[in-house]
Amino acid sequence: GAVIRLEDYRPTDYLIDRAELDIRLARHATRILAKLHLRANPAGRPAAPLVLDGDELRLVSLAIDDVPAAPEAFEASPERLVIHAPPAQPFTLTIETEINPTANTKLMGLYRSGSAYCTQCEAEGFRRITYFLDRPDVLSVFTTRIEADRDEAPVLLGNGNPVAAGDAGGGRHFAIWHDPFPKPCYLFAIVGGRLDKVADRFTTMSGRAVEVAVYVEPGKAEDATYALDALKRSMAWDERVFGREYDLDVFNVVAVSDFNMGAMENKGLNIFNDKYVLASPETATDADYANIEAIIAHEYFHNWTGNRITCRDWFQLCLKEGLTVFRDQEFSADERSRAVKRIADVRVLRAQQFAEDSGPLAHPVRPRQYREINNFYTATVYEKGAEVIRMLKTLIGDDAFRRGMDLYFDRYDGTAATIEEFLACFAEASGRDLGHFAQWYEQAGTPTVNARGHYDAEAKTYRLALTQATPPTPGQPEKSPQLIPISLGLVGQSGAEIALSPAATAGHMPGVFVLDGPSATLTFTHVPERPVPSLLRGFSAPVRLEIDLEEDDLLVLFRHDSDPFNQWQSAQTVATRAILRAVGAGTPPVPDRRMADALRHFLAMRAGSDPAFAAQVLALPTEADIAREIGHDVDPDAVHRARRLVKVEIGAALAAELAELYGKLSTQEPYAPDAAGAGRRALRNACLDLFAAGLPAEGEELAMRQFRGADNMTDRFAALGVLSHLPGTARETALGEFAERFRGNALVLDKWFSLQAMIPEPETLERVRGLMRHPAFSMGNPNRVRSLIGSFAMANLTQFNRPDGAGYDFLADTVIALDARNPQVAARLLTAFRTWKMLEPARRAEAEKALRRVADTPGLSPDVADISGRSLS
Ligand code: HT7
Ligand code: ZN
Repeated sequence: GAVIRLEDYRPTDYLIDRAELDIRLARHATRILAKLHLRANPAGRPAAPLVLDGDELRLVSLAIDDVPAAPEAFEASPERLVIHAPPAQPFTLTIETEINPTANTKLMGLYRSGSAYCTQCEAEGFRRITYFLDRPDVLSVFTTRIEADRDEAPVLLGNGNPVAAGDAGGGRHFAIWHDPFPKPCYLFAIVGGRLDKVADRFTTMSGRAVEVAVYVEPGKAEDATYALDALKRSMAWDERVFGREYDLDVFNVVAVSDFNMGAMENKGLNIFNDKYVLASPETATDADYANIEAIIAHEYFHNWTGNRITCRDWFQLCLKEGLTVFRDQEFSADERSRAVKRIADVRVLRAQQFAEDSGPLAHPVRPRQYREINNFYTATVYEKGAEVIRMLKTLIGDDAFRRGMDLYFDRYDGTAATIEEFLACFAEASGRDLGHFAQWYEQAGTPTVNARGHYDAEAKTYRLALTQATPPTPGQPEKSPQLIPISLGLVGQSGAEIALSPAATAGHMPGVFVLDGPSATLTFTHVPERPVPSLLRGFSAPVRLEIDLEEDDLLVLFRHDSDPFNQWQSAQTVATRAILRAVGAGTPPVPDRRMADALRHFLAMRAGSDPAFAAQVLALPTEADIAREIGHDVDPDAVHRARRLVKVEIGAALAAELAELYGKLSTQEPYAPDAAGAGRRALRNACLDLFAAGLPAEGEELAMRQFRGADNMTDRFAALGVLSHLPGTARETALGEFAERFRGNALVLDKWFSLQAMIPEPETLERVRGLMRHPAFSMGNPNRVRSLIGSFAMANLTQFNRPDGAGYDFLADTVIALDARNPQVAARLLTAFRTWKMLEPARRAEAEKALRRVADTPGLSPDVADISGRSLS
């Protein structure tokens, strides 16, 4: 594919004000009759030819102003429809195309999922339905007539409000939907099928009644009630927190089983991967419930941030995605525990975005060029994009942030906007110059902030010297200093917060220092004792922090910091250091009593009052965390061994306390997926995990008992996870029982695939190959592929990175095979190589060989060609 550049943006030569579609659904030959109302764009070139996008389309007929077009008036190919000399006055095009939804394995455009018809149009799927100006700055009012066999598809859904329905003769029926809000075609959707629903009514802040419903496969309506509840809570939250009211008479959510991503925010008709809708206590974990809540909220929030205000072009993707992730994170923080949510989000940011940002696929939050837009739905655009919004709020404060959002909604409603326009609202609302801040959108790479402190006991002053640097990334060899908000405090040895004097943070929000140059020195006066600095509280910026704190100082923060994020971070840092020492030594580290003592004390003080937080503290940094910390010449086996040693050591040292706490948390209460219950289960399962590391025989017995006795998936699956790390017959027995119990439940068997793919043993690759032949596995379903192959490649550090290169070869083979069927999912799988350059030389050579083999395969999709090409650069 050709390179598309931001600087080449220009408006279209034509606009499509209205689109009237008539879609006659049929399994192999669906006909689409599109009547487009066009006119010249005043901002475009006059009398230009009209070039409409297509993708694998077959043109059946074409009329201009209702007159069949003469053959010399146009040129049609599967990829394009060119009208050489369109009328000067507003005109209509009537285009008839035919497509085969059954043959559509890319799951973009109109396709079949199970027995239903559904669509996915973002980013460029609409052009697989009819010829169109398929770009986000062309906003049209859509009216859609859908026709289908009544038996096959009794439910027919479209965007907007239902306006008519009836019999179409010959066993067929129709429904007409009208969406009064102009929208880009990537937000278009229809669904047809035999579906059940759960429905309710939501009354908006101005008193309008909205029919809300979640549609699922027949027989599964019960499992959609949590999603429906999350939807109503999202609607209420957006009114309360952002003043945003819903704007149609209906809001429908449909769950489908074949879906390339998580979900899609089509106007009034969100389509979801069923993994993020269906839940029951027996089949979904607490984490599944939390994901459903977050993604339902995310797609709903897009109604304002994405749909009412959309993106001018795909370079502005973070305008809707970063902002909407920020909004869904805030929603979950309000509905659950803010501190625990922040820790969970930062874990994801570091695991996904920091990894991406330090390798060959690094790119800015707003990229300047792309070959394949599907490959830019990334952790950088989404997660770092959300961090940038969070920093903006930290910098200008809550009130100015809200005023800026109000201004943005007010000024840009009904338009396709840019990051510049968005930022201007906040500059205006806060009276601040956001010029330097805007660099977060342009400059890739994760800055490192280094901090050194010095206490002068005589003068009672504390000096903090800060520096920053950002490593080079592809296409950006030289970096400028970023504007970094550092939320900070000083903590006394006994835990008291020391008042900041002077308020070090002059001109900014209290307690927030803004580092905007390569270095700065802060001097605090009237500091009565040697303080421990608590920096980057709440993870106030997406940076790596290097700080020369002694273990004892870290433990002061762990015990006393008023910021729970930094409490957790200090414990993580202590654990990380212990593991790094073990990697270096290759032997168990000298047991450090202080860490075990601190954890023991912590559990005694906090386990009862804040179990969800305690569970986060007990979870050690992952192997990938440690590998990133090392940063170069990584030996994954050494990392695995070292982490294991430390885990065993802590588990053994705390075995008695863990067992006691496990017992205390075992009192039976009926399962409810709320945050409090989830927190207790998380802590109990964290205890089980650590205990089993310390005392494997006892742990296995306890895990087996929990596995068999559990009345909910959270506990059953956590126990199975513990067992999966203990080689032997108990593990195989439990895996067998699990598969038997959930036979026929694809989403639950995905968990079973995933767990086995993550076993850190040399036999796992063969196990994965075997599971690919399991009747429940299918290369045609993205969830199956991600669960089995994705988990192996992305979450099994030692086995994907086998020294013999067999893991890499396996992934390369799978990606090449999958590419012919579903390029988007194949390309996503291939990003498992995003950190290959930080491996030790032998593995690096093997990884490069496998990547080259992919890159050299003839006939690759643009998706996979782009990822393999950039990964090798
Ligand atoms: N906006 C949605 C993105 C999406 C998508 C993109 C490409 C191909 C398939 C897709 N399905 C969904 C999801 C979101 O961020 O809400
Ligand atoms: Zn989104």
